[in-house]
Amino acid sequence: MPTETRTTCPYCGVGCGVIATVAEDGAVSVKGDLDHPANFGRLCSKGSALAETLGLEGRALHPQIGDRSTDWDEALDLVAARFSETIATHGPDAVAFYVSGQLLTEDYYVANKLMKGFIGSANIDTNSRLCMSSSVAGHRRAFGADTVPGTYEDLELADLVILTGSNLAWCHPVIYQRIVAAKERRPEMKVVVIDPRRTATCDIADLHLALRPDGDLALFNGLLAHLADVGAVHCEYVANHTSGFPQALEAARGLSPDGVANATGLRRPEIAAFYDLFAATQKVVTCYSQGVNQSSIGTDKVNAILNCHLATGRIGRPGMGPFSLTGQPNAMGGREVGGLANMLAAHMALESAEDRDRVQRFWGSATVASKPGLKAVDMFDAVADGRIKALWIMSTNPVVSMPDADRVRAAIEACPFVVVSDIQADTDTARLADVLLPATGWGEKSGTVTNSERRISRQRPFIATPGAARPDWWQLAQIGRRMGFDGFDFTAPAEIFAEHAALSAFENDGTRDFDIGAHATIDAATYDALGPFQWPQREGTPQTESRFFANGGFYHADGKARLVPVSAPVPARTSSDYPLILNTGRIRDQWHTMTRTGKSARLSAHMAEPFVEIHPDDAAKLEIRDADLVALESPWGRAVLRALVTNRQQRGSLFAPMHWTGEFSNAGRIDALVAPVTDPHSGQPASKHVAVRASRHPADAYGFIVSAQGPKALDISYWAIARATGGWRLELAFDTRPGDWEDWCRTRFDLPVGAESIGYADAMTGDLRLAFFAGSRLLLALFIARQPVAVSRSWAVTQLLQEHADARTRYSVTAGRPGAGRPDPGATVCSCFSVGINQITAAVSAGCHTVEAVGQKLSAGTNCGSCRAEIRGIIHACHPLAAE
Ligand SMILES: Nc1nc2c(c(=O)[nH]1)N[C@H]1C(S)=C(S)[C@@H](COP(=O)(O)OP(=O)(O)OC[C@H]3O[C@@H](n4cnc5c(=O)[nH]c(N)nc54)[C@H](O)[C@@H]3O)O[C@H]1N2
Ligand SMILES: Nc1nc2c(c(=O)[nH]1)N[C@H]1C(S)=C(S)[C@@H](COP(=O)(O)OP(=O)(O)OC[C@H]3O[C@@H](n4cnc5c(=O)[nH]c(N)nc54)[C@H](O)[C@@H]3O)O[C@H]1N2
Ligand code: SF4
Ligand SMILES: [Mo]
Repeated sequence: MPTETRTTCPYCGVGCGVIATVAEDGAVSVKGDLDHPANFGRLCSKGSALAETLGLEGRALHPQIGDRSTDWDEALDLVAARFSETIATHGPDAVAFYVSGQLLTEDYYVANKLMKGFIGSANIDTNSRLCMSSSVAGHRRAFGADTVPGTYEDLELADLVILTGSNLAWCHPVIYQRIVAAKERRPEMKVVVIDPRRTATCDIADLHLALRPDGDLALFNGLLAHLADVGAVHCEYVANHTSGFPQALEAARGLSPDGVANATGLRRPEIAAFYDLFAATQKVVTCYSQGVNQSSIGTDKVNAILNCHLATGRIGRPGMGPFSLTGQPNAMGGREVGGLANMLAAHMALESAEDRDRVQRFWGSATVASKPGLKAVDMFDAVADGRIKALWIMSTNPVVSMPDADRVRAAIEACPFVVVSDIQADTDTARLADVLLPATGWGEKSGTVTNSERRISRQRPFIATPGAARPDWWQLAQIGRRMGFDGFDFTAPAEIFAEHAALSAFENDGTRDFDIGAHATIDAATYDALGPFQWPQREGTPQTESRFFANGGFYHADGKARLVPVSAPVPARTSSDYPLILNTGRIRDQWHTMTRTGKSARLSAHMAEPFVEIHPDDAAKLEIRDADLVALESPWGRAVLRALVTNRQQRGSLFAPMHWTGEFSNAGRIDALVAPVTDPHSGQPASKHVAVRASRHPADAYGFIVSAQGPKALDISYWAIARATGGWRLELAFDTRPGDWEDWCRTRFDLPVGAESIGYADAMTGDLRLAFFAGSRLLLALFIARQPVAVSRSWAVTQLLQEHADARTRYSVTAGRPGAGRPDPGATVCSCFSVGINQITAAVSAGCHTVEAVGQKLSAGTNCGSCRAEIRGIIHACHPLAAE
C-alpha cells in the first residue's frame, strides 16, 4: 500500500503543507495538502517538483575528515576536541557557528543553547542576517519585540495590497496566488507594486511604481507627511498606543513633494495616485521583502513603513497591517530560538541582565553570553583576520551567498578548523571543510518550522536516512555532550520542542509575545500528530487572538509603539568608474545556491544559465547585444553572465540572479561582486545596490552542448551547466578555439573509445557541429559558432532521449533544428507540463487569447500556476488587445 505523510515544504516562508506519497516501489510523489491553512492544497513549481530533488546524487553520506571517510565517533571527537582546545587557549569568542533559517526549530534551539548558554559566546549568526535582520531590527525598534502582527488572511481581506521590494509571484508564489484569487473574487481590490524592475508580480498591479533603487524611505516618508496633511492620521490610536509621532512626522517633512519625486525618480502624479489610494483605503496591507531589507538603509525603510501603519492605526485588524514576508522556511523559527548573534532565546533580549539570568536558570548553565556576538559580515572578517579559529557552518553556503564572496572563501580556506554540515558533499563551501558532517535532508528529518504568519508546522520523515547521515540537532547535541556540558541528552526532536516551548512560557506572564507554553509537556505521540498552529498558544488559554496590536499592547516597557524618525538620504554609490547599479535576487524555479532545485531538469529548464538584465539603451551604449556575454566588475570581484536586453529593467541599473555557484558555472557567482556594505542597525548587507561596470565579454567561439554525462573540469573562459532530462546542457565560450574539437570533447567528457562521431565544419562562418553516438543513443552533441549559438536548446535536449537508429535522424541532430513534424517547443515557460514559449505563441495565434484558453489547450499554467503571469505576458506581446 502506498503511504501518505503530511509534511511542510522546505523552501520558502509561505510554509505550504505537502502530502508526500511513497508508492510500493519506493517512488515518491508530492501534492499540496488541502487542509493546510497556508496553502489549502496549492503548491508552486518548486514545491511540485520536490520529488525530483530527492536523488542521492552528490549527497554527503559519511562523515569526512579531509578527503577521508570516517565514522561518527572519530569525526565528533575531533570536532569537540578542537572546539574545546580553541576555547581553552583563546577564549570562547575564538569559535563561531554560522547557521541557517533552513534549520528546523529543534536544530536551531540546540545550536543556540550550545553557543550562547554553554560555550558562553554569542558568536552564532545565521544567513537570516542576509535576509530578515532589518525587519527584526525595525520590529524591535517599533514594537519592542520581533512580532509579525498579521496573517495571510489579511492579504485576502485587504482592499489595498502594497508589495514593496517583493517579487511575490516568483518568491512567495502561493501567497501571490491567494491574492490573485481574492482579486478575482473582489475586483475592487487594488494592488500596488513598488520595485525598480517590472517583475512578474506586476501582472496583477493596478499601479507599478518603478522607483529608483533605495527610494523607498523617501516614498514612505512622503506618505506619512501626506497622511498628516489630509487628516488620515488616527489620532486616538496615536495618542493611546504610540510615542514619537511628532518627531517622525518632522523627519518625514524634511523632504518636499519635489524632494520625494527626486529621491524616488517617480513622477509626481504617480506618487499622488499612490498616496491618495493609501489615504482613502482603511484596509491596507503593506508587504515587504528583500528590496526593503537588503539595503544599507533597510531598518530605516522598515520603520518608515511601520510609521505609516502606526499613524493610521492600521495594524492587527482584519485586512490591515505591515507584513514582513519571511524568505526561508524557518526564518521565523530561528528568530524564536534567538538564532541571531544579538538575540537571546524565546524572544528575550541579550542586552537585558534579567533575561540573561532567566535563561541561565532555565538552562542550568554556568555561562550565558553577556554581549552580542559578531554579525555575519563581521564574523567572516574575524575569520579572515584570525580572531575566529574554529568555525562550524551548518545548512548554508556562504562561499556563494555572502557579500564579498571571494574574500569569504579565502577566509574559510585560511581558518585553522572548519566544520561543515550539509546534505551535499560538493558545495562551494563543503569543499573547504576540514570535517564534513552529513546531514539528513527534507523527507528524512523530523521537526518544526514557523512560516511568515507565525504558523508552526511539522516536517515529517517519509523516506529512509541515506548512508550515515544524521540530523543537525543530533550532531549539535553530540558535540555538547562531548564537550562535557549537561543539558544535551536529547534523544528525539519532541524533547527539544517541549523544552523550547517551556522556555517560551518560563516567567513570561504575558510580558513576551512568543509563548507556546501549551506545548511545554508535549509527548512523542502528540508531537507526531501535531497539526499546524499559530503562536501565541499560552498554557491554559484557548487559542484566541491570531493578530497583534489592534488595541496597542506593544512590548516596550510603557506598552506603546515607537514611531521612529528616519531621514537617511538615498545612498549614492555609483562613480565614473562604476556607473551602473547592480540589483540581485531570485528567479522562479531555483532555490538559492541550487543544491536541490539544480537537480531537477524541469526546474532547470526555466532559466538554464546565469544572466544579467540590462535596459536596451544601456546595452546599446555598451555595444552589448541580446545573448552576448557580459563581464561585470566591481571593486570586489567579477562575473561573466549572459545578456538579457529588456525594458523591464530601468536605465542605469542591472539585475542578476543570486543562484549560480562554482558547481554550475565558472563565473556566475554574483556575490563575488557584492560589496560588504551593511545596514548600521541590523548588519544586513546591501545586496540590491552595488556599483559596477559592464562590458561585452569577447569570445573567439561560443558553444552549446547536450551530453548524457557531465564534464570533467573545464578550462575555458565561460561555462554554465544545467540538468536536462537524460543528461546535462552546457553553455560555453572560448578565448581560443581548441585545435581538435573531437579530441576536446572526448577528453573533457570522457567519451567511450568506441563512440562514433559525425559532424561538419563550415570554414566560412566558423560554424561547427559534432555529435557522438553509442549505438542509437546520443552521447553528446556540440554546436559551435562565432556568435552566440542560435540552436533551439529545448529541442536539442530532447535528443538525448530519442532513438537515433538511422543516419537521417543522426544528421538531424547536427543540423540542430527539428525535422518536419517535430516543432520546437521553445524555452520552457510552464515547468509542471514542460510547455515552451513557441507552443504558447502558436496557441495564441490559433485563437487562445486568455490564460485559461491556453491552459485548456496545452495544460500550461493549470497545475501550480507559477507561470500564469508569464503566459499572460506572452499573450499581451502577441495580442496586445485581446488579453484582459
Ligand atoms: N523562487 C525562489 N523563491 C524564493 C527563494 C528562492 O531562492 N527562489 N528564496 C526565499 C528567500 S530566503 C527569500 S529572502 C525571499 C525573497 O523574496 P523577494 O524579496 O521577493 O525576492 P528578491 O528577488 O530577492 O527581491 C525582491 C525584489 O526587490 C526588488 N528591489 C531591489 N531594490 C529595491 C529597492 O530599492 N526598493 C524596492 N522597493 N525594491 C527593490 C528587486 O528588483 C526584486 O524584484 O524569497 C524566498 N522565495
Ligand atoms: N547577492 C545576493 N546574495 C544573497 C541574497 C540576494 O538576494 N542577493 N539573498 C540572501 C538571502 S535572503 C538568503 S536567505 C541567503 C541564502 O543563501 P544560503 O543559505 O547560502 O543558500 P542555500 O542554497 O539555501 O544553502 C543551504 C545549504 O544547506 C544545505 N542543506 C539543505 N538541507 C539541509 C539540512 O537539512 N541540513 C544541513 N546541514 N544542510 C542542508 C544545502 O545543500 C545548501 O548547501 O542568500 C543571501 N545572499
Ligand atoms: S510557495 Fe512554493 S516554495 Fe513556498 S512553501 Fe509553498 S510550495 Fe514551497
Ligand atoms: Mo532569505
